Amino acid sequence: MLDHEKIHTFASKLEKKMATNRTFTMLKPDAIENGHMGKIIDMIISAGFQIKAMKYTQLTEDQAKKFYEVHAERPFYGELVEYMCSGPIVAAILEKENAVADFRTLIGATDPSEAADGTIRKAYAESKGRNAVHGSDSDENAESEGHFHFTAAEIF
Ligand code: DAT
Ligand code: MG
Repeated sequence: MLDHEKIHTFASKLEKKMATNRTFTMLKPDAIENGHMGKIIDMIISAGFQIKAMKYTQLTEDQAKKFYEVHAERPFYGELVEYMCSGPIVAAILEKENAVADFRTLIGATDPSEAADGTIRKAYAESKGRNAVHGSDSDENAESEGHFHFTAAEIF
């Protein structure tokens, strides 16, 4: 193999490795409204996640519709979209070994009444709909959701 081919192979392996070590999160409007932003970010960092990108922003209705498009046929879609653009959120890309699965463990079950002790949703979510935090459910979604919110120049 030529040197430049080796470099390409190495770079693409590295890229794949990085992708599987990242996830995407949003602190949802209820978490911000209820004053839990700082405590949730502290839990995320204390659990070993590094912040690769972060912004405090508010979704437009169109952005919320697009972000949750996979749920368009679910009965709660309208409610979910309205809620997600009802107030500011924090969007972030996080890095850690096994990021997607470990972050899902850290946030807990969708419904806080079913979430395990020590999870973010158990501590801070109001309800199944207003459940404090989003976490990507696969490496592919982590990648596309991250790029939905951040340009390459905003990711460190
Ligand atoms: P998760 O956020 O745990 O991945 P999901 O992808 O099934 O859960 O649903 C996305 C969001 O939609 C969820 O965080 C909150 C909302 N949601 C899900 N099920 C709901 C329900 N039965 N009633 C109201 N909102 C719901
Ligand atoms: Mg989901």
